[in-house]
Amino acid sequence: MISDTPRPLNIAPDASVVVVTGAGVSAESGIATFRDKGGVWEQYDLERVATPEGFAADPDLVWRFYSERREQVLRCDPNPAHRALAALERFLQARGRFLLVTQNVDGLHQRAGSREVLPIHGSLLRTRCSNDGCPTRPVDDERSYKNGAPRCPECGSWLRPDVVWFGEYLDPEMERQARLAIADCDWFLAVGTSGVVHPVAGYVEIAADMGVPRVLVNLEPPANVRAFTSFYQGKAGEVLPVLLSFAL
Ligand code: BJW
Repeated sequence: MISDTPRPLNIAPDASVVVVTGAGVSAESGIATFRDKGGVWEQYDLERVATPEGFAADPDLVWRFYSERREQVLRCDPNPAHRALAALERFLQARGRFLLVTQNVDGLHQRAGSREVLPIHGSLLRTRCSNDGCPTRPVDDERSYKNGAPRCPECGSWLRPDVVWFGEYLDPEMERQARLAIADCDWFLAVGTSGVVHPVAGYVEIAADMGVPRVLVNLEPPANVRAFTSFYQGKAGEVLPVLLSFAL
């Protein structure tokens, strides 16, 4: 698919817009993506650090991995792509509708001022008990656990990062809200995602069934590029401020 030339999108102030973001939107903030050259999965075996089985086998290793990423996120700031999406939300605030579904666990959209955010793969800066029956609720947590995995003060089970690993179900309420919003939107935008991780990779198909414009901004053509009606190849921090200049 050939890349389009970035021009302001014709989004009306009473439109309903759903945006899906992935790791590429935070790349210009200095946070490594997963599957690009030099990405996270080149340095770590995903089976060992991002599955429940990997955590059961070696919780210390998993906490070292997440502690390093916590420290990295705390050193980084939102970039022009995060800020352009926050501006789009403000543009629609009075008469339109907006939902940002992010696969990112870094909290940068919220720090840039986005309000209607579904962090559908969880949050890097939250910790919860690995025992689903334990009454301890997830807590905001910026600490590092490089010297050993922490235990739950209530039940003694391992504490874990509050993120969604491979083979785990996403929060059903967030999934429901995302799918409902997409089935009722006028515009669907995807930014910085390789389109391989389900269920989010399939969300564009819901928008396709509704026949609405489906805009993609990505450095490389991703796996599901053909499901989109426009593709802007480039850096999110450079392309989004042009596409959304009417809101800035
Ligand atoms: C730029 C840029 C710049 C770079 N500007 N762009 C259906 C079919 C096949 C498999 C499945 C299926 N349904 C479910 C599955 C299993 C599995 C899955 O999808 N597997 C596939 C990989 C094969 N899914 C799951 O297990 C999910 N659970 C689930 O579905 O439960 C039910 C179920 C289970 C089992 C079987 C069937 C049903 C859970 C998925 C959880 C993913 N978790 C992670 C880790 C989260 C915590 C953490 O951060 O550590 O989420 S994995 C990782 O991938 C992370 C990301 O959110 C996610 C997506 O990655 P993303 O964001 O797309 O990043 P990249 O690096 O892949 O791509 C970045 C892109 O940006 C690139 O394209 C660049 O070009 C671009 N880019 N710089 C713009 N400046």
